[in-house]
Amino acid sequence: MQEKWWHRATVYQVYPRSFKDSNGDGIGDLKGITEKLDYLEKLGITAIWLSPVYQSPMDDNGYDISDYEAIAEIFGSMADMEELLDSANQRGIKIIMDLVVNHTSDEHAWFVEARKNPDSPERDFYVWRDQPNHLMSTFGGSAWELDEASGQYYLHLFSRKQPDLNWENAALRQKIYDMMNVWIDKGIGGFRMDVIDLIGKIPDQEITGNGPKLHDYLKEMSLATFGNKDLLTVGETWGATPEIAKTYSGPDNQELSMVFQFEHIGLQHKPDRPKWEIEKELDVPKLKEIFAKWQLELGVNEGWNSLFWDNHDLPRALSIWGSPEHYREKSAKALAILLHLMRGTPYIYQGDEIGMLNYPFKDLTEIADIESINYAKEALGEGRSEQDIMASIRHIGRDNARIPMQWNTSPQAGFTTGQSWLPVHPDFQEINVASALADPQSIFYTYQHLISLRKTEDWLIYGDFELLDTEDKVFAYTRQYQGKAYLIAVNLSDDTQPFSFAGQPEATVISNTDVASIFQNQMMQPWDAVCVAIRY
Ligand code: ISL
Ligand code: CA
Repeated sequence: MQEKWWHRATVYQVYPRSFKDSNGDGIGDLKGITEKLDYLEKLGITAIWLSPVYQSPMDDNGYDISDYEAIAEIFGSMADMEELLDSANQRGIKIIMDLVVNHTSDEHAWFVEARKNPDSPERDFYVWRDQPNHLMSTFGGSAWELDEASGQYYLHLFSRKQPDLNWENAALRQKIYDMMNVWIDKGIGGFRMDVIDLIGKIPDQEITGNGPKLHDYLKEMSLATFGNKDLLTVGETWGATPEIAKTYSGPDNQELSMVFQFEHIGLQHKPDRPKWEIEKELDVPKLKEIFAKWQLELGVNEGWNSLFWDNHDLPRALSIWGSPEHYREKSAKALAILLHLMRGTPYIYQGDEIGMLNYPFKDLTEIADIESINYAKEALGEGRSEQDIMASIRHIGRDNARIPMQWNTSPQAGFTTGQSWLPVHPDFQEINVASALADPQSIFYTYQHLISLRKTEDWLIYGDFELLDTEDKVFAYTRQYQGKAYLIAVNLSDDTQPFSFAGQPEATVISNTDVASIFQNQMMQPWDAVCVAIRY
């Protein structure tokens, strides 16, 4: 197996709108990110996944792009982007751009032309039909929108301002590859590919994910763009199984470095039900089963895992799977230790490193996300109460992750000198970067330690994974590499749990607790998490 820089990297996701505002308009921007590179360097991360900063009418906060080669004015200029790239690269931090090519904005020049002129080549860059079928939009309602001028319907698997591109069209594919090369030439470190498993769709057969030509397109893309460059490419693939993930990330397949799989995220809602039907408690045995399956099936010669708890589309993992009220700091460290010591490249969502939490949204007036707003409209129409709807949104809505980053105790948590676009969390006096940096016991330093371990510990990068048979609420596994072995054990509950281990614990690598007492008493206290070198 060939070593890659991204095997050792820890990626930090920045949601630009909510990271740091540099000019007081209440919206985070590129200059704000550049200002905070010292902070990210201190954390130790070596790559940033930057959510979209391209020109966009912002119907879906930038995941609706109207010009791939221009920067949205609210985020700054192309000069600001280049400054961010330079400053980051100087610090050994690569910038991974968000590549949103399943769809564009309806304000993209291609779509404007396609709509205006049905005989134009651009018309076929999108998907048009005389009659809609049953395909539904992720954001509610039919996936087909009538274009009155031509009497035809266009496909949008997301909002009606996000028309789907037609990947069957070779000229369109070439335009996308050209655009990707422009960004590669600017010195970026790779791409995170938005809903990439949808590009092989066959609308007439109502096939959306994992269409038959998906992997042909990716191989073609790789050959035309990043294939011979040393870049990190990660696909967002909701429908991936380990088998499918091997096709994408198998070292000989010439597709992607890795994909995001979402099987564990499925535990947030009722089995096979919409995300709004929430599951209140984490099914820990199921979580163990899912993670172990991915760890074992994606062996180092077969592919590569990505590891994440949350992102800009998901609630804070700490809020729904940790113990925010009783053990906020300890459970945040436990979740971090559990995830980062498995095999794969970890992704940290901004604010997780200080233990930020879901927001206590009161009513619909505080909600900005199109997905939540559309869901609320639909549910109200079906006669459900606002109270009920808010309970779901408060638990799982995307705005939870999108509230401003909490930097310090000054007004607006130091995010902006103006009025922030989403409310600042009322807990910012306690939970903020300045306080975390000042406290050597804070969550921040657990993350810093985990990130630094990747840089030196080969066992952590390449070691074998084995799940141990333990109490339901204890997640324990070993990593073994070249005669060395390590035990990672985490109590994912508010209760003490019995825990016995046959081997001999030697040195502690990292923990959030009194390690000796676990092995002496054969008991784990609530949210205890430990990694020790062991002898069998
Ligand atoms: O989280 C989700 C599942 O209900 C969806 O909100 C989300 O749309 C899905 O995860 C796909 O996400 C990506 O593509 C969307 C964009 O809104 C998301 O922000 C992006 O991450 C459309 O571009
Ligand atoms: Ca700003």
